[in-house]
Amino acid sequence: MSVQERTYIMVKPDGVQRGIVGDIISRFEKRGFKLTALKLVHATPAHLEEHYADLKGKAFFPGLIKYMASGPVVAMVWTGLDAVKTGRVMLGATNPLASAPGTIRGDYALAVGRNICHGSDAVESAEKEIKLWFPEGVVQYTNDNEKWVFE
Ligand code: IDP
Ligand code: MG
Repeated sequence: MSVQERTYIMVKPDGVQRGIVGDIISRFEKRGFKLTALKLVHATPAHLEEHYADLKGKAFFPGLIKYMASGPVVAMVWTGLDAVKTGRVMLGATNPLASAPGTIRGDYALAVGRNICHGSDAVESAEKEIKLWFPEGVVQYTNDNEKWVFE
């Protein structure tokens, strides 16, 4: 566990269409995580098949790729203490019906196939996903609030 731990968080096409992007970003900001990369991208099926390679063979896989390729997603990297595990807690369970109120999926979703947000499940997969979605690299900067409040 490190304060430099990174996780890959992605607002899925339904989250973008339903206008939940701002709230999801806000939750990570307010929790204390540092925004390290962000872009809006309409991913290709091939790219999404790589992202979800572990699930290839599942009955829902074709539907999942179609859903994820149906519109733009917001790809983000967030950095901070225990980012991967805490990000998953903030997301809730895979099935929104099993997600506690107060979590992203528990507050905004009902169906497992439309669960509005992705979060890496392990540090290793986070690093793999960050490389896949941000081959150009992420942004390095220091958070130093006072400098931006006063001239
Ligand atoms: P996760 O997103 O919570 O890590 P995974 O098991 O990695 O869950 O599955 C990836 C995504 O595939 C889920 O977020 C969900 O969108 C979709 N998915 C998982 N299980 C089902 C299912 O049984 N039916 C339809 N879609 C599913
Ligand atoms: Mg997963």
